[in-house]
Amino acid sequence: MNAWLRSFPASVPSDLSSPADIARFELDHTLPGEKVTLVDMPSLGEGYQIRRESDMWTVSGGSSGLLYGVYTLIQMLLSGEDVPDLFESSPEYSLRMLDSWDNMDGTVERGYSGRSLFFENGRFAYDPERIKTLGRMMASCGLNVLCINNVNVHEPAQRLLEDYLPEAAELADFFRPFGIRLMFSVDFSRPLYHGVSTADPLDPAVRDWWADTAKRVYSMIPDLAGFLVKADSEGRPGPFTYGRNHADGANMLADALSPYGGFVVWRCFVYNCRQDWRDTTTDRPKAAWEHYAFLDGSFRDNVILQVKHGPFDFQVREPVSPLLLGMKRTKLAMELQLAQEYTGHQIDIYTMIPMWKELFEDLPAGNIMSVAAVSNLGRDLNYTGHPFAAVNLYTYGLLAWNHAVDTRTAVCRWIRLTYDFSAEDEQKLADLLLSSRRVYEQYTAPLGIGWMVNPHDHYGPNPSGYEYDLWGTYHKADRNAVGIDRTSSGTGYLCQYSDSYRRKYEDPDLCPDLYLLFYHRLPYTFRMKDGRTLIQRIYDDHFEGYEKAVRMAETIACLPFPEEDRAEIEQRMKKQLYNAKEWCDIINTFFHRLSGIDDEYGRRIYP
Ligand code: GCW
Repeated sequence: MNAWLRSFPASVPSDLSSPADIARFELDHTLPGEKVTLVDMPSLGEGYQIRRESDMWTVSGGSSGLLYGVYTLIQMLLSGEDVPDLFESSPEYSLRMLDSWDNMDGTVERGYSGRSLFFENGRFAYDPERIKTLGRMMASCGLNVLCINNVNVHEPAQRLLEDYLPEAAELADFFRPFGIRLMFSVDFSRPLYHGVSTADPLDPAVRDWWADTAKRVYSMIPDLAGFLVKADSEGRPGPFTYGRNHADGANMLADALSPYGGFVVWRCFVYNCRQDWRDTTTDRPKAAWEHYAFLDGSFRDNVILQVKHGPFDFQVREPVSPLLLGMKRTKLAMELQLAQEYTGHQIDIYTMIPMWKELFEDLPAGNIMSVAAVSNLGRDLNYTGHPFAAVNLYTYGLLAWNHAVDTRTAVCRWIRLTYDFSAEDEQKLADLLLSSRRVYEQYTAPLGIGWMVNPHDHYGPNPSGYEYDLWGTYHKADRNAVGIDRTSSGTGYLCQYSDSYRRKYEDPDLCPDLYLLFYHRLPYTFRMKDGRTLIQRIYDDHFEGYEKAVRMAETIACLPFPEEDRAEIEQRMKKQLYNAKEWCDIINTFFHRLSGIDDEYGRRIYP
């Protein structure tokens, strides 16, 4: 099974060594009747031009541009879309990254599609055919960088750049013909294991150690995209230990990589994960801004700060991170998460592109230079566990190429490439996928509050699971009210945004409902814009979310999925229904007991 590449030949021959070779092969096998000329035009770089003259196609591009152009042409023709006579495209973001959180023992942190595609038992272990398919999948949607190991760098991945470098270089060889460069997550404290007495980024011995390491790594993998770093975050080592800031840390690594054109991708997921819940002065969403905003403009040119899309951690609904709006003099990457950690574990259907489009709407053009997404892949036969989770990888690629991609067109193209459906069935599935995020949002935590999940595992409801814990993710629901006031009269989080942005959310009467409890603490009797009380809205959303999930299951039962997908889809749908019911019951019961206010329609809150 090759995900959405079902109409493509099962495998790509191993002797094809360049993107242009792959492009020719894919064309000959998927569009044998079409006359297509490939023209090498290095000036187009990763971009391409597709031109049609009577029955002749010409695709021009730089080396990988040819491949992207060919994949686009094939997919548009296979899915019956109109291709204009002249179609030109080039990527909006130069690094379009997929970040795997794979460990070398074969597990995948927050992985819901089986074990690692790259590692097992502390070493590299992979099926070359599946690696090539992954290369095809990535290139076919425009992705160009793959980080293969978890940002939490455990033993033995800590030795990836040391003992395992030859194997890493062999893996890079598989991806190169697909225009994909590898990246590695590195452990900031590594010099300490090699006779250097410190990992202080300003210490010359530390700088030398990293410079030597970079030299060695680039002699084996000359096109490595760079290093990905999680530092001073959730227990990982970093510059704070030495009284240095994150510009000191990132710039030191950047200097080591710059002779080779490599990037340091430095994550900004830094917050106090040992907070006392009684401390009301610390508000976790403020953390990233506090750690980085003052450093704007002090990073080297080859440093990219990788910022999670929201200020918390990949919740169903979060505002766009203020760092992504405010750091104008720093290269930024927005980090998304395809792995459905808080969004249903690839059991519940959750199509992300509508959510991403909302984020991009709030992001002024040119603010970010790069996009990254935590991978949702694993060793399951279909790569993504739930067959529908593939739509997230596919549409992520299209969006990382150009965020203006039309949501419905992208989803329908994925459906057409994946399934052989009638137009009517295609629309049914597209509607279902495009509404799935809202459905999930309705039956889980209410109105932007997030976090009411089972701790650690992050699947299933647990309203107080994180409430008195160390992680700083509180809702402080009591008998009268729920939510945290993050306005200027509260924790001040909202002050991290511009005045015009702030004005949209500051007043609870004007704040869009979906963000209401993210920004405000409100009594259950608060009147929403539509006249309902807050508590009634919570009940209604939960009942409605569950009912919509029931309807999704009915739709799925009527669609003609191929046998191998049907079993997976139906079995997961059953679990989703159970989950939706449980969320609905537990959240409504929680708020009913606290507030003592009955549902206006007399529905049974807990059967
Ligand atoms: O949300 C947390 C996840 C961790 C993850 C971390 C991060 C890789 O629960 O599993 O660690 O985010 O993004 O670094």
